[in-house]
Amino acid sequence: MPANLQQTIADIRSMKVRGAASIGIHAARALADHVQGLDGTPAQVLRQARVAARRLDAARPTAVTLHNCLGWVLAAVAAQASVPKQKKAARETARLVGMEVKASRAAIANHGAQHVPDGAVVLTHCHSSTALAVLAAAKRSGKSLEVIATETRPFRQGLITVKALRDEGISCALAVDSAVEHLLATRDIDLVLVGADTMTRDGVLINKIGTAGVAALAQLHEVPFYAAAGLHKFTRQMAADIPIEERAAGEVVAARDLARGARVLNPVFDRTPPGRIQACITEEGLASPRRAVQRNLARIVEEDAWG
Ligand code: RI2
Repeated sequence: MPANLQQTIADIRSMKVRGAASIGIHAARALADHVQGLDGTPAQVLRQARVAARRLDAARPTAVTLHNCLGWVLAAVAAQASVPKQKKAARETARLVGMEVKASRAAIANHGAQHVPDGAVVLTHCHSSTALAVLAAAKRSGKSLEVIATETRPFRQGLITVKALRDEGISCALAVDSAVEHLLATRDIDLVLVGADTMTRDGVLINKIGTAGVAALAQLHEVPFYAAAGLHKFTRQMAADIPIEERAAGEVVAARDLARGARVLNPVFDRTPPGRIQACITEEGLASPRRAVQRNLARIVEEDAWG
């Protein structure tokens, strides 16, 4: 496998590159770079591009942004009748994918910020560049807010969130994941805001492990739960058909600290049903999960780009 393709896969697998949007942008760029070095007929170039795309796609199986961004590059390659045009189309599409994902985040930030009340206390889980963009936009519009970020075991993305919030000048506190119910019960939390790894055809949000529990607790305490999810997070697949990534036991506990013979379970995403979601924040504004799915699926690339 060419070095830069292998490196991108390793960076995504190891979480050096993480966060659904960032993974999609990096992978699209790596695929486009790979296409630049391919030779043969247009059909052969397309075939080799598909092989590379499948390898990249397998690096993290749950976040569909990866699949969609790669699919957009493949579709552009498939549409060209000459190899030079395929190479140019791959380059331009990867660049456009990057711009669109960033534009999507900005649009979501604008809409979402309007729904964060002045003086709000917001609970967030994991680290989502999109959820953070909403909070930063609310702050920049002059609202005061306070954010409680969960630690998000085992990878502790909550630490990244807290640092990013501090850099935005947003008052924040870190809490362990198991404090969520207590905090919802005892603090005036106005809303829960998370990102999305995948939004499925049946309106299910697939996001960082713990999200479904946070949403259930938010519903119990009548706190609205929002998911910030752009077009590239949507898939025609049903939730049950999306594999939930299981990562290494070492991310949870060092082998020396675990009783010998004990197993570790480390599923890193879970499925939040639409009934627990007040709204998805999309590029077009707020919508129920099912409505957001209806709107976005029409624009998602057809699977035949993958061959
Ligand atoms: P943005 C992250 O997954 C989190 O689950 C987060 O909610 C999601 O990606 C979306 O992030 P991980 O890569 O696309 O940390 O909003 O496993 O940045």
